Amino acid sequence: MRIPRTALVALLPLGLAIGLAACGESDSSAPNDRDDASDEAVESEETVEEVEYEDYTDSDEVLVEATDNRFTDQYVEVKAGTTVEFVNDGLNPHNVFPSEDDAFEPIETENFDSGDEGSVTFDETGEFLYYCTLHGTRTKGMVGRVNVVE
Ligand SMILES: [Cu+2]
Repeated sequence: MRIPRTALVALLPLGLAIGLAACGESDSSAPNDRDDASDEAVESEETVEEVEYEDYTDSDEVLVEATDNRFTDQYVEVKAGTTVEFVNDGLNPHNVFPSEDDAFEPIETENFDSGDEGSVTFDETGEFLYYCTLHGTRTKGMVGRVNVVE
C-alpha cells in the first residue's frame, strides 16, 4: 500500500523556471509560502504540483533509469539514507541536476553518457526535484523527484 504524499512546495521564482538556460542566477528574494492556500500561484513564484510517488521505502538501494528522454520511475519515495542509483539506459548523454541549486551533488553530463551510472545518497528528508539540463527545465520535460521520508 502506498500513501500518496502530497506537498505543495513554492520552489522557484518563475523567471528562473522559464529562463533556465542562464543558470547561476541567485535568489534575490527567498521564496516563502505565506500564500499557499490561494488557488493561483503568486505572480513571482511557481507552485510545484503534487505527484504520486512509487513507494521504495523498503529498499536500501533504488534504481532510476534515464532513457531518451525521461526518468523511470519518475517519482520515488525512499527513506532517509537511501542511495538512488541512476543508470543511463538511453542512447544519448543525460545528466541529473537538482532543481534547487546545491540540494545534492549533480551527476554531470560527462559522467552520464549512455551506459553510465551515477548515484546520489539522500540523507535528509524532503522532496527533491531534479532534471536533465539537456532535455528539461527545472520543472518540466525530463524531470523527476525523490521524496525522502524518515
Ligand atoms: Cu536528458
